[in-house]
Amino acid sequence: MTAKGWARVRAAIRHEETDRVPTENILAAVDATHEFGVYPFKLVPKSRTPDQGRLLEETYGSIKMGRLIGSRLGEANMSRQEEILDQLYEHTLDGEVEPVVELTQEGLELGMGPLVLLFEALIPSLEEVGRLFESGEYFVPEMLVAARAMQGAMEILKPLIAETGAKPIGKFVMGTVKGDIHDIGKNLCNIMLEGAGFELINLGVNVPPEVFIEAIKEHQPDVLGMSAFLTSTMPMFKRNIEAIEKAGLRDQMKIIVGGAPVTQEYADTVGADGYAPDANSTVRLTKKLLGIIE
Ligand code: B12
Repeated sequence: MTAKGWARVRAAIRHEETDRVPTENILAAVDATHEFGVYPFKLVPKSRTPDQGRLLEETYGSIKMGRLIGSRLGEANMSRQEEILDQLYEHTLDGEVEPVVELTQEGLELGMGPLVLLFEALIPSLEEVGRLFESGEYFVPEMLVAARAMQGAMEILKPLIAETGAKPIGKFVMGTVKGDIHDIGKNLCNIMLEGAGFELINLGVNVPPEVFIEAIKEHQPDVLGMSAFLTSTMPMFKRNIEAIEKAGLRDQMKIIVGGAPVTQEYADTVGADGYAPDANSTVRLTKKLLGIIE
């Protein structure tokens, strides 16, 4: 990996550059790529706990790991692989969907794993977009085109990540709350949940309480997930839960919440059964709540 690439991984691990890429995701991606022979040495950051290295395997136990993470790469492919990660990062940042799609396809053809492309280029790039927006260097149109570029790659990666022969282990209804149109984080959770064997009903974005209620009646899910990315839309969690209670449906399923500004503390105050900061832990939380894992 180039110096720039490693700097990004190190920064993400130390949460210097961003607080949005969870450490465990970075560690899992690095671990997995090491295991399959992509990097010539193992990265053991100080913050690592023995459990972190096992996270990915625990979460995706039922999925063919070789396909998910990528096969062993030959030395000749190494530099092109590094370039692909760098270029994917840059073109996503610039919102150029065509090269993002082409690079994603090329990466896969070279045997790079979909999760490597996701966690080492696409997500860090979107994190940088958020940082640039905060510092006033990017405006909404730039954010939008970057998100579209990432979604172009996600269309290709989604079926590969979700691929599993497992029977559904539970039903999950997911939606972004009313007033909020952020759906990348939610969709990532959906992909991981489907990959882990859940039947997923995606209600989309800007979902009002009555649509959540209709969906609960229609699909009888084991778990309902609500996503919010704005501090101004987070209060919809409470309103939705109250509406669900009023409709007499609260005891039928577990309710979990998430999204960039959401915390465990906030989830507790709105009466949710759980909160998870990222897609991996959403799968683990869901399995825990349903008694599938301890
Ligand atoms: C892309 C983006 C957009 C795109 C969204 C495109 C799309 N299709 O999603 C567009 C351009 C449309 C947009 C619009 C706006 N945005 Co915006 N956006 C972002 C940005 C850059 C990235 C968000 C993202 O997708 N991240 C990638 C994913 C992977 O993030 P993630 O948090 O890691 O996701 C994980 C967890 O959250 C969790 N999770 C997510 N959902 C759920 C659900 C459950 C149940 C669980 C358990 C877990 C879970 O799992 C996910 C996967 O690991 C963020 C900045 C940031 N760093 O978050 C701003 C950001 C969220 N946006 C922001 C703002 C202000 C806006 C606008 C109001 C701007 C404007 N002035 O118009 C509008 C609001 C539009 C609306 N009504 O919703 C602010 C919010 C500030 C705040 N505190 O409220 C942010 C934080 C930028 C900033 N730093 O100021 N945005």
